[in-house]
Amino acid sequence: MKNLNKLPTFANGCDSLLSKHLTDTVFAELKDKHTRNGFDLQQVINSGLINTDSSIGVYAGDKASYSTFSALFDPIIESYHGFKKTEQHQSNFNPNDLDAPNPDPENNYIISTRIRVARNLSALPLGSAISKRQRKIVERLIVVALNKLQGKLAGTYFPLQGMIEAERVKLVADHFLFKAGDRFLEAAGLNREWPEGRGIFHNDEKTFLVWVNEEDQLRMISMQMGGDIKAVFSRLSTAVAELETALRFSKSDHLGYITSCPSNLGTAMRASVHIKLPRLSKNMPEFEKIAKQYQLQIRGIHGEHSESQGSTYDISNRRRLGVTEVECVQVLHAGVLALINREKLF
Ligand code: ADP
Ligand code: CIR
Repeated sequence: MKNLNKLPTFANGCDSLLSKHLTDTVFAELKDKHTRNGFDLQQVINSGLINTDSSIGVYAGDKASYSTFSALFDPIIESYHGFKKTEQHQSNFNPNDLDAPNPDPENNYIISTRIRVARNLSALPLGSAISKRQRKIVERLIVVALNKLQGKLAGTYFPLQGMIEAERVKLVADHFLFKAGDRFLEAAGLNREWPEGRGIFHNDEKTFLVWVNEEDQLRMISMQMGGDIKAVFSRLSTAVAELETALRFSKSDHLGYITSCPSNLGTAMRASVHIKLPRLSKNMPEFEKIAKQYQLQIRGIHGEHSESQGSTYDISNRRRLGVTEVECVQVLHAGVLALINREKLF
């Protein structure tokens, strides 16, 4: 890709962290840099330039992107996670430390709970800078590791290539599989040679799933109906520990697990519930105020950048870096309790 020769301008109303932090000085410092994989500033910012409604707008092509382009990534990371460049990330994925009794034991509000973590292999570039051949290697390594899982985690890998279209559409509609053609990923170079090398693994019950070579090389997902957050967390903790014995994941002491998007660094964890809040959602300012107080993000039920349907929302932890896995989920639990208690008062 060609290097940029002047500071890009952003359309009126563009509110991305990229538009805020790509100053003259930062641009001058970074415009001629690239990593050993040839990843340059144009590639880092292309998604945010094309998609002016981005909330963040940047992607890394490899672990080195975070140091080579730190003048841009560091302030974005601090804005998103409240995490300073002098801090070290801490991990705690121990379910025994999680205090999360089901906030909705009578199933009145929570439809389902899902927790995912992203991972990438340390030996290879991230998806934006990976070659077709390397992507196939990643897929092969991951499938070998997945095929070793036993008991309730054991399952089958389904490559996207050759999948019957009606089955693919149903998996997406049922919230199990990633969408195709995401414009943010497209502009980041993450959809190259689609659908080659991409696929989904799941156990029979579809309570443990792994997305392969989407935004990150692995998205490990634990999900089930209802609000038993601790059961979902425990399953994921076990599965991740097992896969970590077979695969070497990219991480750093400072940034935790390395991911394509800086919003996912650290734990790379998004813990969410699909929750029905018919009364509170008619009062959006109050709904948003509670979400903000607990640092939760509100999404529509078909994932990021989707609209809500029938007063059901996807509520998840916003921060993933500088907090442990247990803390990510503890925050979700506290926020969901607060939302349910407020809904009951109407
Ligand atoms: P990610 O969680 O990996 O950041 P998305 O926001 O795009 O990605 O969501 C991916 C899929 O997971 C979507 O189909 C979304 O509806 C589904 N999903 C997210 N949270 C839940 C949940 N709590 N229950 C069921 N499906 C969920
Ligand atoms: C954006 O900037 O809006 C997209 N590139 C997606 C960013 C990831 N979003 C998030 O909140 N985790």
